[in-house]
Amino acid sequence: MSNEMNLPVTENYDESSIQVLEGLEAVRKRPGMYIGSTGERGLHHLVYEIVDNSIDEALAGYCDKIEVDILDDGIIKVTDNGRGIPVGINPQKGIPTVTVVFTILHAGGKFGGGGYKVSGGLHGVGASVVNALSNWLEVEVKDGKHIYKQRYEKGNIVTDLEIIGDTNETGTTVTFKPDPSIFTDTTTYDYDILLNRLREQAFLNAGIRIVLTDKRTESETLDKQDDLCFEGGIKSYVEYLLGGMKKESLINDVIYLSGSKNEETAEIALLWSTAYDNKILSFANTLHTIDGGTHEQAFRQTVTRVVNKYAHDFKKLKESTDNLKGDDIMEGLVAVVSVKLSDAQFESQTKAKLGNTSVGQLVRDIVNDQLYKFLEENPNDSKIVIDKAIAASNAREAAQKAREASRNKSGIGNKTRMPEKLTDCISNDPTKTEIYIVEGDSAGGSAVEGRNATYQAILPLWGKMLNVEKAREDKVYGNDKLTPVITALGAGIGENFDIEKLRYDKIVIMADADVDGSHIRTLLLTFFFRYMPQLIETGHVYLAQPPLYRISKGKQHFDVFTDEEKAAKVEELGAGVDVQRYKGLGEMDPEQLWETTLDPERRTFLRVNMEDAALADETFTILMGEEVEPRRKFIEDNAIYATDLDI
Ligand code: TSJ
Repeated sequence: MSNEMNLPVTENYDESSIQVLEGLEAVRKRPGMYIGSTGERGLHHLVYEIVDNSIDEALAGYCDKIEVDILDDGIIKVTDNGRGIPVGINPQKGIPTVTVVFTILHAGGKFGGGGYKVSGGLHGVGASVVNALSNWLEVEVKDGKHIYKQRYEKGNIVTDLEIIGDTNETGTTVTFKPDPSIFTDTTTYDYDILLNRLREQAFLNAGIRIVLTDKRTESETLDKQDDLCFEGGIKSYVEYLLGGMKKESLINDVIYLSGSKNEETAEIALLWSTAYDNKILSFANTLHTIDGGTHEQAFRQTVTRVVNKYAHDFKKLKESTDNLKGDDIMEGLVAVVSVKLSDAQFESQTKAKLGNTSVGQLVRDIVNDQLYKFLEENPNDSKIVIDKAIAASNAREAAQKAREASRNKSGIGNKTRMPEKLTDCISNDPTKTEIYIVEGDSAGGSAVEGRNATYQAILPLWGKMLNVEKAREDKVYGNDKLTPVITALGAGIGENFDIEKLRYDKIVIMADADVDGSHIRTLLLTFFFRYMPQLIETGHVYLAQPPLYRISKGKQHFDVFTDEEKAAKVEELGAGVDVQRYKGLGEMDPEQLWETTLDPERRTFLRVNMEDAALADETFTILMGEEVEPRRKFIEDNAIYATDLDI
């Protein structure tokens, strides 16, 4: 078989081959034990097992590029520019090390049985498993002098390790075709599945460059390529996650914490965002621990502890106030926790939960010291974080109260009792009825007298208007001020919201055209957005537009809505006009209110459009802030997020 170009590098090694066969035969018999499954996940897992070896080479500092090509026929090719797997004879086995790597099953298979899954972060374990489960596999090693090649089929050696050429480069290429008789579900690789995992690896191993290319001729993603390299590591990962959530960061820069002790290392990147949920990803030896474990639990607990401690130490919470709850502090948190340790122990059921307690302590120490220090040194960020947690806490309590209120009032066989302040309409045809939520009792009184009693219901809110300076949204929620709204609408709230039960076709917010009125509108819209978004999505919410001026000349009256309209009208009518400014809804008599704001023939409504939910998010976050001035300004600028005019 040998000639000038096909030099056998070893003599025959039948004995080793037999041993090999026995080991790898076990893998073929029970593949699930070694790669977790023989479905799509297992198929993709083969690639990770190979790539992990190149990543190790990169982490050792000898390789800066890893290419992964998806080829036709379910074939994968992985190339790195590392040192090349050693080709010299392994003294124990008497065969080349590269052959050992591919043909001898290494102890402690990652998915081996037993109560714990043990992985040393020592890769190279997987190459023989991939080999065993491949129809064929070829390895090429360049050692700076020669190109070596060996081929296997179903784990068996079919060619000796041969020199097939010369080179001055170094590196390793592995090409394999998974065995369809093992992967019976599918042998088709999914570009995005590979991309996601490789991207994750590129984030977790800062600076390593991984290039994924789809070279399948029949593929929709032919020539698709992603070049993944993140100098920022897990800091970049957190920014990437934030982008995926379509949210903004509330703090200046990603917070980065790290440390090590006794061969264990932990790295943490985090920020707080405008999101209402959180995203915390944890990894052990670059494996995603979906079910968390000691490292993630330590992170959550200690972040909660540190934020509370800082808030108390620096008097950001009233002394009487209880600690903020973990859930509230976690609101908007985006974080990546990555630990590396030599004897990672995973709990068996899911194999995705880290069990080592020592690394939990390491995370605790790091977060305690470094996050506290960050909060001390960045008071602006700290304030935002604490305000956000307080807002979350208030919103959670308000939602809870509102839920209880709506539940209590809708017991079976119990006709819901309507709020005392509601003056309902006669019709109960929910396609024709309207409810006006009116600012203040006096406007409410006029509206009741001026309305069409058949179709128009009136609900006055906030008998005496709250001072915009002082009225925190949470106060409004917390004082059950919105309970009458929930009850009157009759459709419930939050998860229990049922638009079928809505008692009115139009929900009309009627408030003055001043700052307090804007405040009310924004409060109500924010409330609807958070607790009854379907109401807005389905276009049931309107803003009444009461006029600003009444311009009279003789027996003619004109109501105008803006200063520009007023000026135009005054000029049009010429001498002898009388301009009356409506000071507020409260000062209109019932007839004026009917003519200008209630009469379907004459009124002007804005229909609230919540397509742009992001805007509402933003509004809400700013509204939740402690600072009065920016909040007030924002309210004035953005009080109305309604777009289309509706008569
Ligand atoms: F394991 C494998 F076959 F799956 C595989 C290993 C697949 C691929 C694509 C690459 C590799 C690999 C292994 N890339 N680089 C290395 N490096 C070594 O194996 C190596 C080289 C030199 C030395 C040394 O001490 O000189 C040590 C090692 C582990």
